[in-house]
This record gives sequence, structure tokens and C-alpha cells, in this order.
Amino acid sequence: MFNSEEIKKRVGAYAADYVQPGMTIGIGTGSTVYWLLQELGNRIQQGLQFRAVPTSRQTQTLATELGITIADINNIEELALTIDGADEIDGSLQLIKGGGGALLQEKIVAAASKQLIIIADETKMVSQLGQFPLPVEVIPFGWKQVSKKIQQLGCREVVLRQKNGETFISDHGHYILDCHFSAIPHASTVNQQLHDIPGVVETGLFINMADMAICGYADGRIITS
Ligand code: ABF
Repeated sequence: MFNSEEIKKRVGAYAADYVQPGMTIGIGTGSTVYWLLQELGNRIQQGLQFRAVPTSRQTQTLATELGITIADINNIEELALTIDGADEIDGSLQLIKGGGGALLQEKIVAAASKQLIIIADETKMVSQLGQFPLPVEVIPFGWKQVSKKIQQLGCREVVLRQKNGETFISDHGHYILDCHFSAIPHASTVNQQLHDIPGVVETGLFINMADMAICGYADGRIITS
């Protein structure tokens, strides 16, 4: 049996095979992507050449340390592939993302990619989205008004994300509201309703964006769906 970190390392290494020489790819954020980056760093040492658009300062720092060539998304027509993590993945590959606070860049990079591959351990696979509090990125001005309107959508509780005892500020100076819906049966509708609220920048609902999920299990299985 494999523990959580070993599963993430195995999935990260497995996903590295999708990165072909000469590609320009998007690389997400999180602890599973960490292992993908480690594997890609090893393969660069063996001669693999590709460029990467990072989706957070955290990812950019680690990728640079590993010798990965960083590309500017504004200088690229289209990305061949983005590999990223997720907080929840349902049976039709709808996602909740943003637990790491980088959902805005992650969604922009994913939308600019031909293919989005999600890497995860089995704990992320759910039958129904919403158990994980949905991250919603908002501008600081009027966030309490936005919070009230989100609660009117059936959200039990809206929490302004904190980090180290202070209000979390995203890479682009926004707040994150963690929205406790418990269940989100109609994710596409909720996503649109959230976008209709003035002050909402982006949501952690990635609807019809993922093409594949690579999921690792404690018994050693790696299953793509
Ligand atoms: C990132 O992956 C975030 O959207 C999400 O919070 C994170 C979770 O992945 P992991 O469990 O691998 O840290 O893209």
C-alpha cells in the first residue's frame, strides 16, 4: 500500500510522460504538481526540452529552480497541454479547484490549452461536487456585499480566506471567499450565477474544461479517465 505522498509522486511521474519534446505547456499548482515538476526536472537533466507557463508564483519559483524554461503566456498562441491538480473531480470531470489560491491563473492557462490533464489521488474523486468549500475570487471592494449574494444562492456559509492569521491576498491582489455549499448539483448554473454577481472575478468551478484525469490509488493502481 502507498501513502498519500507516494501516490502523488507516482501520479506526477506518470503524468510527465505526456510532456513531449518541444512542447509549451501550462503547469498548475499544488502538492501533486510538485511531484510532476520534480520528475520533469529529472527529465530535463536527461535532455528533455520544453517550455512551461506557471500558474502561480509558487510554481514559477520551483520550476525555475528545477531548470525549467519559463514562457510568457502573452507570447504564446496556444498551449499544447496543461497539467494541474484539483480539489474535487466528479464523474464527468467537472472540477472544484482553487484550494491553493491560484484559480484565476489556473483557469486562464487551462482555457488557453488544447488539453487539460488533472492529476490527483483517490481522495479527490467525488460523486457530487461541493463537499470541498468552493473558492470564489473577488475584488476586495464590497466583498461583504458579494458574500451576501452568494449566500442567497444556497450557500450555507461564506468564509473570507485567511493565511497565517491575515486575510489571504491572491497573486493578483484579490480575496478568496470559501463558499460552503455542501453539494453543488448544478455546477454549470451555479458557476454562471456566481459570475453574474458584480465583484466576482472567477470561480473554482472548472466546467467542461478537463479532458482527462489521472488518479492514483493506495493499492498502486493509476487510472486515467
Ligand atoms: C491546484 O491543485 C488547486 O486548484 C488545488 O487546490 C490543488 C490541489 O491539489 P493538491 O491536492 O495536489 O495539492 O491546482
